Amino acid sequence: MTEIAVRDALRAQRIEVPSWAYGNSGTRFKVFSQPGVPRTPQEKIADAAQVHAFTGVAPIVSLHIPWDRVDDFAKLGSYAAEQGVRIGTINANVFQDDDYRLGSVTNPDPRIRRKALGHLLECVDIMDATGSADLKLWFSDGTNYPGQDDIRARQDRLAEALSATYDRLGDDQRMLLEYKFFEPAFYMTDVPDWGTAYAHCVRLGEKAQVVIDTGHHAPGTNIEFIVAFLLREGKLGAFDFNSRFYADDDLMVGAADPFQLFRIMHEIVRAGALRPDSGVNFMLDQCHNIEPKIPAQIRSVMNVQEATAKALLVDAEALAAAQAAGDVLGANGVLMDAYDTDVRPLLREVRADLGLDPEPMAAYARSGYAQRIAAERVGGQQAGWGA
Ligand code: LRH
Ligand code: MN
Ligand code: MN
Repeated sequence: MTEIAVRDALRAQRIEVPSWAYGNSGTRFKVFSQPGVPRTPQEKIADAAQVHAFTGVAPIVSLHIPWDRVDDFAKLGSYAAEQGVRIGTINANVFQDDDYRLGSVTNPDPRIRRKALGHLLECVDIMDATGSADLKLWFSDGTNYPGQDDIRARQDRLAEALSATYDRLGDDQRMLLEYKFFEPAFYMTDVPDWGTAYAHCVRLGEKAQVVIDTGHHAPGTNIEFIVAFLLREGKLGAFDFNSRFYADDDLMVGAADPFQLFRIMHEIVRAGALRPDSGVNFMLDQCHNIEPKIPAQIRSVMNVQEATAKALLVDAEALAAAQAAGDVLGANGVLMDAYDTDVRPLLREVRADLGLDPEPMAAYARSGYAQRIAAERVGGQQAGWGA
């Protein structure tokens, strides 16, 4: 790729940020409060707009319903536009209601299944109001004990709810199905892996695609293989980026294993899937329990940009030649040369070209926004967990 093409690709890259990254969060042991956290969905959007203002590549905010419920979603969309961003993916939430103790759409009780489906359909109504194209579904459904419920019957119930929701989608709307190998269910999870999500999406049709949350795999899983496979099948809809050391840690993307992020982005670039019109949505799904939230989001966006820049620098011709020649060390060397490149100077130039400060972290710190929100906002909201 020419240097101009690399710069163009970096300028055109789009990263979607989650509204819940800006609220207070923690673990089941403790939710920590931070000064200045948002009290309303509007304030979350205002904070997200700061991330875009300093990085230039994050103009889209995901909402989570009911965490971000408002009376008038169209008006919230206009508010976002005033802040310089737009509302993106609508995330459904059927995991925080006592009724869902035995599952939501897979619950053995038809009344509870109807309630869960009602929420999914309501999320599509919200998408209509916000102009959102993507509905993201993650189900906490599963069982804790062998024999607790019928595994096959639960798959049937899941398929039924997905199909009813799929039928409600508009022509330009998609359903993105996210998997996770465990938690909160510990014995059996109804959508535990990409294969299960993929099989449901294939049956549903073109508007159903898989979400890869990078934190939702067993240790040692080769995530870039999943990326390559789903891209080849036209079934990769989106990422939920974050990083993990142990479980679903939701730490900053690129923090635990920047090399893995590079390998993922290499598959993306290899497939031409980086462009905003590729149909792959690059989202963050993170919580910042102990670090300040807006800078953590800025850092995360920068981490994705750095991995992307390195992936764009891979000498594709040299790699293909080494692969064709069976030159194992040569091929690996081509990849490592790109990974070992310091791309920070290049990204500073890309930001300068966009009319931005080349150092987003320092520029945000100097802006005084953190001090302003700490003074103005009293009684910030929890992100959603344990609420
Ligand atoms: C589940 C998950 C899913 C939820 C989000 C808050 O672990 O990754 O994407 O919507 O966390
Ligand atoms: Mn996720
Ligand atoms: Mn998760």
